[in-house]
Amino acid sequence: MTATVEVESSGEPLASGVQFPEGFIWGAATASYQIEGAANEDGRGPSIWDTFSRTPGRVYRGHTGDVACDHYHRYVEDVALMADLGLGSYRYSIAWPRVQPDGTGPVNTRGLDFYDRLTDELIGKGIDPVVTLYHWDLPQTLEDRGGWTVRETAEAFAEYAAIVHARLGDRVRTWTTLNEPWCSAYLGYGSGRHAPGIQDPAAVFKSVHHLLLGHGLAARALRSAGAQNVSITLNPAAVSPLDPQNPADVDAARIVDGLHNRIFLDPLLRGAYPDDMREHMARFTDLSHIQDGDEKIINAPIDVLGVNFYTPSYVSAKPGHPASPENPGTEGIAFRPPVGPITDIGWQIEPAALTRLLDRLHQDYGVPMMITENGAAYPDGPSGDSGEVHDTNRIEYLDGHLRACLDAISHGVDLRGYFAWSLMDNFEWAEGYKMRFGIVHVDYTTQQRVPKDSAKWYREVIRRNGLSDQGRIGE
Ligand code: IFM
Repeated sequence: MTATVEVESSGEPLASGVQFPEGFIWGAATASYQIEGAANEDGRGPSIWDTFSRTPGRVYRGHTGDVACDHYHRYVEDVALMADLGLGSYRYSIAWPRVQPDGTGPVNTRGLDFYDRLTDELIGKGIDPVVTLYHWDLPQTLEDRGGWTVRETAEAFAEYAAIVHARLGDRVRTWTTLNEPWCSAYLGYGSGRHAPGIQDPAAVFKSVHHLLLGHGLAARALRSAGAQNVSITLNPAAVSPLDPQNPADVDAARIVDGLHNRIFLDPLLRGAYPDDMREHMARFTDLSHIQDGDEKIINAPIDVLGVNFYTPSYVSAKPGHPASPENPGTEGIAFRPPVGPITDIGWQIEPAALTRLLDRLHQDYGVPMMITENGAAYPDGPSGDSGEVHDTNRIEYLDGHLRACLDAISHGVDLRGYFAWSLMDNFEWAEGYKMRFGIVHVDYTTQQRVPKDSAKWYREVIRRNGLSDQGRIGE
């Protein structure tokens, strides 16, 4: 495959069809535990990820977020980098244990001060702050009381949301409650691959509900405090039956779609769990944790749905196949291993699956959307004397997925923005620092940041509000 990458500004007019709608939001995303470091500073309490990553065998080579990208101390430099890339928006998350070290009770002002400074720095550089309130770093004290499996955590989350809004609400317009509750519930309490590392199918479905309830309660609190844009970010699965002509494969896809997508989207956007998912959950819990009126709370209006997308899934019926631990109740269903090109983390690359997913979400739920994460892990690093990072494969990935977005827009999907994951290499959860998703390279020894070729390419995409045919990869 030949790759011609145009990263310098040429200023030539764009061919039609590669332009994004006027006002399209261009950003990059990160998350608190993945970049901040300063784990024990200024009164921050421990989170489930501190506990988990310090437990031997949980994270690749025992890596932790103790230092990460040291963003807590380097945010000025990092915001300058964002400005240099021409980002219009920056999506970052607030660490709950910095704000309320025990998850409830006393507020740690010094924690809020950090986000205050960061937000001011962004605004000073003309970058719109897009805040996520929960990107997985639950205060450990709350986990000790049952974490997301108990209702109290949902209630505490709403209180925390109001506290953060009271401090930043005069400057932050877009509020995302949760990031990828599927991961919090299914990886945190199902496979145990993520913090808190529990393996209990009943806990998965209790957590799904309390995460959703927490979203609904927080959305209500934010709205009544005057928040303009309220959203939630999911990682919906682009799931297809391996053989669309085979009814058993189609049914397998229905179940996986239910577990990944409809179990969240239906209560959020239609006000009720789907019947088949109620039955599915009832195999593991008695559903007494779902109280009358909860679905109405969860159905709080949102202004935009955040969609994180990386890879498709293909499933087939396979009698006797054991359930995957992260998807309780999927015995007899096989997930096809990735085929074709994959990224370093082993995820299949198929941009057309993103178009399919957006089309489907638009058709079934009719909600405005933003891509709040999309990106690829590659083991890249500075090359030769120049120290530049030539990540052509990442440019190819991003280019393909942006074209997939354009295809969806041309089908009538109301897609309002795109955030690259990630602004910089960071702590990739159970994979530690091994997986590099950044468009900016981070040397974890020196903390030096080097914009990769993909960052330069992205700057040009943002400047043009579109893709250049000359920049197309692989032709
Ligand atoms: O790094 C994560 C992010 O925190 C949540 N979405 C997926 C990314 C890549 O795995």
